[in-house]
Amino acid sequence: MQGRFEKRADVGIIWVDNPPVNAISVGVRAAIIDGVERLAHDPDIKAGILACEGRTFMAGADITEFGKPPSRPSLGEAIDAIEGCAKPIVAAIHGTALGGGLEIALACHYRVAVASAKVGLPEVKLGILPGAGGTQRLPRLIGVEAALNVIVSGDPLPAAQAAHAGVIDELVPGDLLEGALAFAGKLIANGSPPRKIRDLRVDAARLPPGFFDAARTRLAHERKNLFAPQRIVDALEAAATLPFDQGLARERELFLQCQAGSQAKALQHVFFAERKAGNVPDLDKRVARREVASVGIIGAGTMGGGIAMNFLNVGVPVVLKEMSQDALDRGVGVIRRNYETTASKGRLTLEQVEQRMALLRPTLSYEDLQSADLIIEAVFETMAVKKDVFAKLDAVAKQGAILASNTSYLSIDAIAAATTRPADVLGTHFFSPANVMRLLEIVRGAETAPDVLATVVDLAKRINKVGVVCRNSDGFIGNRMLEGYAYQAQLMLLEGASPEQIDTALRDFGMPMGVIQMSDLAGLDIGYKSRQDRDPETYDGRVTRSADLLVEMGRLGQKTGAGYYDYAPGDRTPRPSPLVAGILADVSRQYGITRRAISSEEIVERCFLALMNVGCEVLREGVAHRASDIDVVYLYGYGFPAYRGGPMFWAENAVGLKSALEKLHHYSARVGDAWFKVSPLLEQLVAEGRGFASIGAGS
Ligand code: 3H9
Repeated sequence: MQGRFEKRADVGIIWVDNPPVNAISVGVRAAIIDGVERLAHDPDIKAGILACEGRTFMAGADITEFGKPPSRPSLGEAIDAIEGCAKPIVAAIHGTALGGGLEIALACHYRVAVASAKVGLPEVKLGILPGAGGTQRLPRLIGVEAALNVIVSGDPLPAAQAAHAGVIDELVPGDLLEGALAFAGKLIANGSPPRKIRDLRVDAARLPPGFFDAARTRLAHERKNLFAPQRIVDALEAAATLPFDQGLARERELFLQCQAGSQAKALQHVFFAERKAGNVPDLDKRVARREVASVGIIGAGTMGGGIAMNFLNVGVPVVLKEMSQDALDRGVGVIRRNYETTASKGRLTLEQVEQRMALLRPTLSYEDLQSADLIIEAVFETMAVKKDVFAKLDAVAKQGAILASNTSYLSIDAIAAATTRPADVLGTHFFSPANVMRLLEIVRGAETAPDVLATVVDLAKRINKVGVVCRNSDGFIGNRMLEGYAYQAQLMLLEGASPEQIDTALRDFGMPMGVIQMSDLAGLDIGYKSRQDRDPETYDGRVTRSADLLVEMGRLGQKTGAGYYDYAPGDRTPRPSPLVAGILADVSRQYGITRRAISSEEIVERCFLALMNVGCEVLREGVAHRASDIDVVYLYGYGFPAYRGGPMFWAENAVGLKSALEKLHHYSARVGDAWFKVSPLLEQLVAEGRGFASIGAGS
């Protein structure tokens, strides 16, 4: 049993103890039922408290039990035992009462919490819905509309807000247990009976007419392609229209529908993938970390400024260095404007804006970086410039400072070689906008010291990023794979697909933006310039030809109002361009490529299987530690839809590796394997009947 029972005078305390987050495992459920029986049968005990050891109240059902044969006692049995107890039971909440944890608290007859606690039903983020009465009890307590918002968003409510809504009966100012004992004492003194939420009625008559249908329509748009939000509306409709027990049965049915679906499997994979990402197999977890109390950033452009905000947000002072006063003023101005915009939306106070800005010290001098514990370079993306910056940093940075490059492609080892201290150097690849995107690729050079790596892995969490550690490689994980994806899209433009057809297919798959649209946004001149330095033998000139022609015509993308698409002034909506259609047809003709109709299915398969194919190479070479790390990169850095689990999970589970291999061979035969080779790792996995979990540090 993961818990114990304690008797204090006339109160019985059921303690749950299942570190780290008191997930409601079978042992916890058994401890709860045992505790309820003890307090029910002890004539001296008049009331009970349900409390948790450790850092939090129960954070939900034990997700590791999902998909396994059910074990008893079930969560439902534990909940029935609590609710059915003839003596009042008070939930004492600290940390986070989430999912099944909140559902247990709602089965208790009263709830008290410390002010720092949070309560919520995040199941939707795992592709399911609250399956232990949450969809039936919460609307009875706080109303259908409020319950729908809580359950569909999955976001936790701070204790004060939960108390205001009626979820928490009393906020405890000091020690939680003392407060809960005092609350129980009052119940006993007043002879208060157990109060069961199941006995409350949902006032359905107060809902606007057509409420549930309107919610379904709204969510079909706001939560496009998602299965669980629609089922949540169904469950709340049941709460509003059926007696409690029938509503509960309906909730169970809907829960099982969600749980059996592919989206739930994918989202639960994402949950664990995110947590595994910081786990570096050959890094000693106990290595002493270096202190990071101050940060220097070189470059106050879009990236440098965004990176700076991450540190200012968590109270770490930043020295921001630029080359000219103009650029520095511009960069600082953008940071201030970003904060002021957030403040205007009510998410920061003006005082907080000033506190953050006060931590920022702009400078034009390298000397001012002398005392920084970590220095991140975010300057122009050419090796010569990076080397020059690192040589200068080597001269000024204090001993023990961590030197990081925000390069998105270039070799960390070559950059580190510009210093006399390559062990202190690594890559921190932020994604634009760096203050918003959650991914941080942490690139470990051949000589990066373990304590440097461990410090930056911890730091990622501190600045609210999901850090994925990878080894040095051209484009690391994300941008290297992107080449395969973009290549297929470009090739299909020559084979007969239009830019809008490609982008629509990718958006319908769930990407926030199509790849052609993305290249217009980034600027076609970026690739064009980089090709000037590249050996033409290293890329397929057919697919870059149309982009070259567009750049030479001055169509650089959104910034010039025209690229692959046309744009009306001040409007980012891509409009099909007849001129581009003509250019694409000419280029196809030039290379003897016959244009044909291309289906959306082919677009999706070629783009994402090519992406996965490069992912296999990244895995084979040990650039990524595990397939799920690659998924995390695409989910948090490139907007791959979480409900598909990431490109590797999608290929393995939605397509199947064998079928993926056959399709890749089919497309590669059509395209020619000069530029499109099937990964030997994929061949090997299929031949041996193995999955991605068997590679590297496991999936
Ligand atoms: C549910 O309740 C369904 C019900 O409606 C009824 C069904 C019938 N189970 O995140 P952290 C592990 S669905 C198992 O790094 P933090 C986690 O993997 C559930 N394990 O800590 C990690 O393991 P490791 C609804 C869990 O302090 C370790 O705990 N609830 C669970 O940054 C530490 O986690 C949720 O969705 C779990 N439920 O954040 C809440 N939760 O050390 C999910 C965590 O081996 N949990 N682990 O890598 C969270 O959101 C965060 O963990 C929490 C703490 C905010 C609680």
